[in-house]
This record gives sequence, C-alpha cells and structure tokens, in this order.
Amino acid sequence: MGLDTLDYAVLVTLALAVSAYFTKGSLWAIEDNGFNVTNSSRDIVEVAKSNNKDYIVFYGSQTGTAEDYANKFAKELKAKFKLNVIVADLEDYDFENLNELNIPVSFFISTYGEGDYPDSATGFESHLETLESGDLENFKYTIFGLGNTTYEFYNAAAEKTVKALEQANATLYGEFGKGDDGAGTLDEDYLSWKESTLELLKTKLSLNEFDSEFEPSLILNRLSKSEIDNEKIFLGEPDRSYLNSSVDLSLGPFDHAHPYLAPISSSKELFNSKDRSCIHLEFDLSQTNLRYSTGDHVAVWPSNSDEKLHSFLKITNLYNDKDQIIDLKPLDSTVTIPFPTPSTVETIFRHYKEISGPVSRQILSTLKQFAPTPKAKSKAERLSKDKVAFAEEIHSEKYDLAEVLSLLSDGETWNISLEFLIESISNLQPRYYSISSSSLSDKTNIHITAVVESESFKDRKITGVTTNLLKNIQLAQNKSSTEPELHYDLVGPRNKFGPLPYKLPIHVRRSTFRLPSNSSIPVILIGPGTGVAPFRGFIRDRFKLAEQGDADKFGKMLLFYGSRSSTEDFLYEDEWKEYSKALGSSFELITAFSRETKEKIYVQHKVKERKEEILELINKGAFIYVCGDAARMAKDVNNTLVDILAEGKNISKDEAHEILRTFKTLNKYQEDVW
Ligand code: FMN
Repeated sequence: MGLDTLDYAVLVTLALAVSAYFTKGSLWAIEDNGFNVTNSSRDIVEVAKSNNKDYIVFYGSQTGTAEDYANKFAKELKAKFKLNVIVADLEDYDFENLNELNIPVSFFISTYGEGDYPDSATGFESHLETLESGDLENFKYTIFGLGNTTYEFYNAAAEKTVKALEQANATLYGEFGKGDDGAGTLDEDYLSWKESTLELLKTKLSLNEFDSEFEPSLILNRLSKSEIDNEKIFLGEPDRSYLNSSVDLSLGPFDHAHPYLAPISSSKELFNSKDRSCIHLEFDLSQTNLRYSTGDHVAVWPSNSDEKLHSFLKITNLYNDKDQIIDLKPLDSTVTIPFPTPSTVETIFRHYKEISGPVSRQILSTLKQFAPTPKAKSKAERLSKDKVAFAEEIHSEKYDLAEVLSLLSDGETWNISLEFLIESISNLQPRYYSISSSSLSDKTNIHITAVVESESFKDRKITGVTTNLLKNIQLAQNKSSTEPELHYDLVGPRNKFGPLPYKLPIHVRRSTFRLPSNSSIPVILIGPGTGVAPFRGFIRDRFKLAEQGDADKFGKMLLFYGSRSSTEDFLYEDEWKEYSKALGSSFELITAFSRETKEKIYVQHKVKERKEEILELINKGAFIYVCGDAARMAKDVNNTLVDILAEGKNISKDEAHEILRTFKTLNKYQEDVW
C-alpha cells in the first residue's frame, strides 16, 4: 500500500483518535459503560496475577479459527475444572518474563503463507528466536496447531513454536496436537487432542472435575428503549467510529478491526450460464487513502441473509425478541466483548455471528441442556458422543445450526440462553479475495472475481454467505429482474450501506504474491477458474507498463487458464485479446476447457504439453505462480512440474521435488491457494 507524506501525517493524528480499534472492543466498554478495567499492560505475568488467573490460553490466528478453538478450550477448562482462565491474543503481550509464569499455558496457532506465523503472532515468533537453553525451564504448556496438509509446510508455525520452547527447556504437557483443515478433520482432530489433554491436565494439576455446565464470561443486560439513546445502539456498524459523526471514515488506517466502507462503483455477471454465477465487482477507493498493491487480498465484511437469519431466529424462539436491546459486560477485565455493544438481537445474528457455518460436535454436548424435549436431549447427547453418527448425520449432510436444532427437536423451538449463543457461535469473519485489478492500472479501484457458492445438495441448496451477498448487490445495482437466491439487508444500518451506490466494509491484507520487480524475468502463471484473479492483476500491470513502450523488454508471461467451456465460464475472454495486442509475443494465454473434449483436460495437462518451453523458462530463471484450488489442482500442477524437471534434467523425482521446495523458500514458486 503506497502511503504518501500527507497520509502519514493523517495516520499519526488519527492513530490517537482511533486507538480503540486495536483493542478489539475492550476499550469500547470503558468508554461507554464504565465497567471494564482494560488491560493496558502487555505484561502477561502481571495481568494473570492481578486477575487471579490460573490458566492462560494464547492464540495466534489469521482468520479467526485458532481464536475460536482457543475460546472453546478455555470454556471447557472453566466448566470442567472451574479454572479461572484468560484467553489472550499473542499480539497483545510481551514474552520476556514467561518463565516467571507459575500457571500453565495452552497455545492455539495457525500457519499461513509458506509456513509462516499469522500476522498477529510475528512478535511472538521474534521472541522465540531469542530464546536460549534453560530460559523456560519453569514453563509448562500444551499446544494445538491449525494447518492444512495440502500446503508444503504443514503446521509449520506450531512446529517452530514447539522446537523453540523445547530448546529453552519448557515442558510440553501431553501430545503436540495438529488439526488438518485440508482433510476436513480439524474439528475431530481438536476433539481427540482435547480429550486426552484435559485428562492429562486433570492429573498433572490435580484438578477436581465438575459437571460441564455452561458458565457465561459475559453479563448480559436487556435494556429498554428509554434506557439508552438510540444513536448509541449498534445496528451493524463495523466499529465505534461509525457512530461518531466527528470521525472521518474515509481515512485509515484500515485493518481487521476497522474497515473502510467502500462504495461499489460497478458490478457484472461474468458467466454465461443459467445455473452458475461469477461476479466481477469494483470497489471505489477514490474518496479514501486506502491503497493496495497488485497481488494483495481484500477482505470483505459480510452479513447474513434474511432467509438464514429468519430460520435461526425462529428455531431459537428469538424472532419476537429481535428488537430487544442487549448490552454486554465482561465478567472481568481480561474478557473482551466480541462485537460492538449495545446492540439488538437481530443485529447480533445478522451482522456479528456466523450462523450458517458448519456445526461442531462439541456444541451439541452443551446445547443438550437447553433441549425442548427429552427426545431432542437424548438425540443431542448421542450425536455429541458418537463421532461416526455425527459425521454421517450432521457433518456430511452440511447442516447449519438452525437446521441441526430443527432436526434434533423435530421443528420444536428451543429456548437457549442468549449468553450461550453469543459465546458459542463464532463471530462472523471477513472473507478474503485475491484482488483481480492492478494497482498500476487501477490505483483507486479494487476488483474482485467471485464465483457464487450455491450447491444443490439433495433437496437443499448449500449457499455461501458473502458470494450470495455480492450477487444480491449485483442484481440490485443493475436493476435486474432476476430474483436472487438469498436476500440481504443491502442498505445496512441507518441506510449507511445503500441504496446506490451500495457499499461494503473492506480492508486490504498485504500479500507476498508479487511479480518479480525485474520485468525481464519470465513468469509462468497457472490459474484456472477464479484462480486467474491475481494474474489478471499481474497482466494489467504489464499492460500499463507496455503503454510506456517497454513491452519488448518483458520476459515471457505464460498464462495457463482453465474452465469448463469456452462459451459458459471463460473469464475475461475479451480482455485477454486486448492484452495480447499490447503485449505482443511476451504474453501467451493457454486454455484448458475441461468439458469440450471426451477426455477431461485441465491446466496441468496443458502445462505438460508445453514441457520443453516450461523447462527452458525455468532454466532462464522463471518465477512460477499457482492460484486456485489447493486440494487437487495445486497438487496436480506440482506433480506435473516435478515430472517435467525430473525428465528434463534427468534427475530423480525426489531431487525435482527438492528443487521446487527450494524455489518456494526463495519465493520463485508461489501459491495463492485455498
Ligand atoms: N496451513 C499449513 O499447515 N501450512 C501453510 O503453509 C498454510 N498456508 C495457508 C495459506 C493460506 C492463504 C490459507 C488460507 C491457509 C493456509 N493454511 C496453511 C491453512 C490454515 O492454517 C488453516 O486453514 C487454519 O485453520 C486457519 O486458522 P486461522 O483462521 O486461525 O488463521
């Protein structure tokens, strides 16, 4: 993100005014309600002592999953052993005096990029690098890493943590837990690690076990309209500054705690298909100092659809209570309020909670205490204990929470404590998209390219939250007569998000997915489907540079693109011709349309067809980029490249694999896969 001097001056001034954004809500409480003594201290030993804590659960999370599991684990420690637990973001503390902690710690750490720590845990990583033998000989910990086996460096951040702690003579309690998102077993991996870890902690710490009843960490107050000024109630505003008319919302810094409300300047349908849809959408940055670089990701902050909200509020018997104003106070100063409050029941479940995601087996064991009938209770009990039955009857059926509740109670409504729903359902997280525009060509516009998730499954449709919101906006903005599958509150809180131009909260996440700065280096780009998004940005970069007459100096750009057919889902078909004209022989598009031939043809087949040229480009120092499906495509492409190298260089497959691994560490082989 390029910021000029003026931007920095503005940032400094604004940093003071908006420091509350970085506290993720803990300061909101102080400011408005006067009940929360916020921990300004970064000294974890002092914070734990002064709050009488007897256990710490730390998390390092990029998109909220590790944070979720950390919270779940802490809840179990509280319910089962009545421990006084603090859940803490690794970002919020320093670690110099860890060895003075006389209470145990659990870590939940995910891995990002090429085996990296999440952004929020890089300070922790730096501290680990300074540790020496004996530094942590009093320190006791457990650890659960979150990763994905389709990536080369599986659970690398948690691995690095264990290694560093081991070298410093810390004591690992129990086994090093690893959860695999790639195999879809994250939840079960966690549950089996948790079961053995809790047993072990019980013995090691001589803990008494109690019946696991839900114990809230928040105090919930229902307020009447006369008790609170209407202007202070959050109706879906992303953070406090949105309620403060003196804050200029066009000025950053923008991040995961403070998004920019970006106008959508245009949107269109890219597919020519009756039942599939892909949206091209452009965010206008001309009125803000938010900037990006080609290859970055943009986070879009979604809300839930009317349909999902309605079925959730109905089954939880909250529908008639949807306008109830809710205020939340933390039980102690180490607890953070997960979203801005006071708010309303409807707002909480429309804007701040993930109500349509998959259901965890664990939640059923606590939910059963709220079951409306003995039958529902015993069903919940059975499914919470029986891993196989849960996998067959719930997980593989892709039910969301409202559907599970309805299934358990045969449609009868549940009366679940609001505290439980608020604390047990994950927070709605921003969704990340690879930016498909170029910061050179489109400095004040961010383009995204998103396939609308809508899968026919038995007699239901499984739908994505954000992509259907984008579709709803696209149809409304273009005044289409087509009815969207899901309807959203497009005008948003206090009509801030619409109507025309519709707006959505966004922030930019910097990535390392970049073209080599030397444009004479050849590049091989492999991006089927919406995996082509960042490559459109790369090519638009070169297209812009070509206007300055540099095209003849460019290294070769080979773009492998694939989709089902040349007539239905060929993304940006017309644009490639235009780029070809400007870039001449430096750019070539190679297509693989899988459903136009008897044998299915994918990008990896096309890569293989061009093996001599690929080898020649690699020998000339080409950079390789892969974007799109992690589980199959990226693996198949990797295997194809291994074959090409092994055959071309007359080496073993292991040696070829090692070369590609080295390329990855040198950033010469980069993946942006999901
Ligand atoms: N998992 C790994 O084991 N190794 C990786 O190198 C890795 N890189 C990732 C890169 C991206 C862009 C994404 C989206 C995921 C990656 N993962 C990797 C998987 C995540 O660690 C996993 O999905 C985890 O559950 C995310 O947890 P979080 O939401 O707390 O960050």
